[in-house]
Amino acid sequence: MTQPEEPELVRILAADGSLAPSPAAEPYGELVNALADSDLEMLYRDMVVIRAIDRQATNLQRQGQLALWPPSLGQEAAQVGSARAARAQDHLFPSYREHVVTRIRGVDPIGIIKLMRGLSHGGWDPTDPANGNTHIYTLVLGAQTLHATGYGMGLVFDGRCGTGDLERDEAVIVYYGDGASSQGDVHEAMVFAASYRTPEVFFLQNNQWAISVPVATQSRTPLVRRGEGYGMPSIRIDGNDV
Ligand SMILES: Cc1ncc(C[n+]2csc(CCOP(=O)(O)OP(=O)(O)O)c2C)c(N)n1
Ligand SMILES: [Mg+2]
Repeated sequence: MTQPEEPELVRILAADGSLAPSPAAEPYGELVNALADSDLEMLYRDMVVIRAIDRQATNLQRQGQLALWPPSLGQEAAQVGSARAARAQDHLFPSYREHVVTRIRGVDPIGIIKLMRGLSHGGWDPTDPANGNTHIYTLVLGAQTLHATGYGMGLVFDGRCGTGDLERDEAVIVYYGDGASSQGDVHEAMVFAASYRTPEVFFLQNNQWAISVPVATQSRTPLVRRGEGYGMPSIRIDGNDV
């Protein structure tokens, strides 16, 4: 059986950091050029600060102080780019690895540490404005995609999206992994999202592995093609490129 082709990758920077937009990145050139030096510094600072927190927490886990710590190491760029693109009124539904996202939205990393140490059931209060509409981590793979789609359907029913007023319209981002993309929950969430046209980004972070199972075992088709199957515009981006 021949494998379906991978769609073209959206990438602005080459591996050595030089500016080398891929053909698929062309529609985004204007947005990238509009970023000020101070914006670029902020994006870089986000990545560096969280890597320091992540390294410390990983050490705590190895010392037996935390039951679990899923590192964000190596996934900073994708997380920073998406979290900084979200507006204040948007709601974000993380999986369990989005330490960069939560930090950018205002969640105190101590809340995550408490969760991973077993001292808290949630870690933070998503209704507290200080936490930037960041919902709590979900360890049950893919369940957060249903929560996000449900929230998005609520936005549709309440007329809180799609008016064209960017300052008022609300949207949802949900984060999940390549392994989670095989969960039934994710597919149910996509069916309802497409049917109800929820204002929602399914943000699949493909780090190539679901614990010990490689992505090639999970799917006969590139994962980005699954979104297209539900009628959703889908793009494949270089996750190492903010
Ligand atoms: C419903 C469910 N099944 C199994 C697990 C056990 N489990 C925890 S992480 C994981 C792999 C997830 O891989 P992926 O979605 O790619 O996320 P990553 O950890 O790579 O970010 C599995 C199978 C779980 N947490 N929930
Ligand atoms: Mg994975």
